[in-house]
Amino acid sequence: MTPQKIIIDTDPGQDDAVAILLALASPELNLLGITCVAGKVPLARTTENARKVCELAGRADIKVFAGCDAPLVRKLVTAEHVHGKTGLDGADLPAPAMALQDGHAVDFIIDTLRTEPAGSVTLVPIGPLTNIATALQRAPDIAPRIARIVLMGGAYFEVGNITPAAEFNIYVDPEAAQIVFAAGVPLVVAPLDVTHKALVTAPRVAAFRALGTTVGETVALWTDFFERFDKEKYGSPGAPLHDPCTIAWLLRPDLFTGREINVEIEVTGTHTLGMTVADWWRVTGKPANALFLGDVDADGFFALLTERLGRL
Ligand SMILES: [Ca+2]
Repeated sequence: MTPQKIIIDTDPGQDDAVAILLALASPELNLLGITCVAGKVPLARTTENARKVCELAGRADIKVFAGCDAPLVRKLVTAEHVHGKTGLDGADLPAPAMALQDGHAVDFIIDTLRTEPAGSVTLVPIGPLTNIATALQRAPDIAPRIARIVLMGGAYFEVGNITPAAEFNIYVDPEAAQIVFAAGVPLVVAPLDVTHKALVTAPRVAAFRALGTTVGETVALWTDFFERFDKEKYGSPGAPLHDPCTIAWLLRPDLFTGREINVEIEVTGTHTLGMTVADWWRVTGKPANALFLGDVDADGFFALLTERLGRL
């Protein structure tokens, strides 16, 4: 089977890092490049972190691009309170030796979609949607060439994490999210409803550590780090591992369930800016624009993740 071509658009972030590692460990996927965006931490950090993660996986050959350093129209909101000053706090990784690619992430996305056969490239955005929206705005011809967009963002039953009504990735750049959700590209959305079920409990961290590898130990240290914050916040037995749910869906969609529904982005709400208004109960009659995931077999997800990390 030909590996599925993907571009990961990301703001690493410990859970982004785990998503990248999962992709690099999976022969079913061909990672054409990593495009970085400002989000959890500013762009200078996310571009450095993405390269650190590639080197951790022994893959200094992966192309890493810098993208947009601020949302389309708003001021950047970051999340150092969760992820630490560097975004990868918890484990000390060496400064990357590999260089960033020349050229802008948005140009790489556009050029790749125009060059590769139509319908052969999947975009996996796991940060604010600024790069993807900019690419779609600048080159509307790429939309029908995208196989699908599999993103982490939004929420329905879990509502919000950065505000009472909004999930972080969508909240940071709601105008970008609005463009992506209205683009007519097949969307798969991993919202908080599903990622809050992918909890890194103590036995699951122990399983990473028991791999006995640098990657296993590093992932354990990262999840130990942000777990302290999330356990306190949610009162749950572990922290959610948001972003790897996207890659896991590509590998094993059977681990997830969801609904084909209409999802729109709140861009004007007084209290609800960045809310994903998901028509879960199909009350609007509006056509579906997304497969909105709602549940995950968490044990199956962590078994897959741990087995794959063990290959690195
Ligand atoms: Ca992210």
